[in-house]
Amino acid sequence: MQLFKKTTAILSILFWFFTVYLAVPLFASDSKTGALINCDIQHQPCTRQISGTIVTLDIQPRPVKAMKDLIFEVQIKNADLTRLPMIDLSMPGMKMGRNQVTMKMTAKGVYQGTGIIVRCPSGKTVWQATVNLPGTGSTSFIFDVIY
Ligand SMILES: [Cu+2]
Repeated sequence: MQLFKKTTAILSILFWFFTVYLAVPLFASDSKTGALINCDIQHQPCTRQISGTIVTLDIQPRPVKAMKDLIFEVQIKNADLTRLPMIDLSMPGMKMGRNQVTMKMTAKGVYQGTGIIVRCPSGKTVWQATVNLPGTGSTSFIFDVIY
C-alpha cells in the first residue's frame, strides 16, 4: 500500500511536470498567434469596422503566398477620407521591419496597391495587415499566409 501511494505520488508529479513544462508552452506558442486570427483571407475578403466605417480587405491572387506580388484591395463604406489609405504589413508580436502598401483609388471607395509578404525566419505564418484610414483610424486583419 505504501509503495502504491509513493508510485501514485511520483506519477502525479511527473504528470504535472510534463503538463506544465512541456505541453503548455508547446500549445501556447501556436494557439497564442492562432487565436489572434480574425480573417480567413485564403478563402474570402474580410470585413472589420472602425466606429461605423466598414473596411473590407481582399488580397489576390489566392492562395495568398509569401514572396509573391500581391494585390491588396481595400473597400471603404461610410467614411470621407481626406487622404489615401495605407497598409502596414507586420506580424503579431514581432518586429519585421517596415513593409507598407501604398494605395491608389480605383473606384469610389475602392483602393488598390501591391505589396509582398516576406517569409518570416521563425517559420511562423500568421501575418497582420493594418489598414490605416487618415482621419478615421486603423484596424488590423490577422490571417494565415502560405509559405
Ligand atoms: Cu516574423
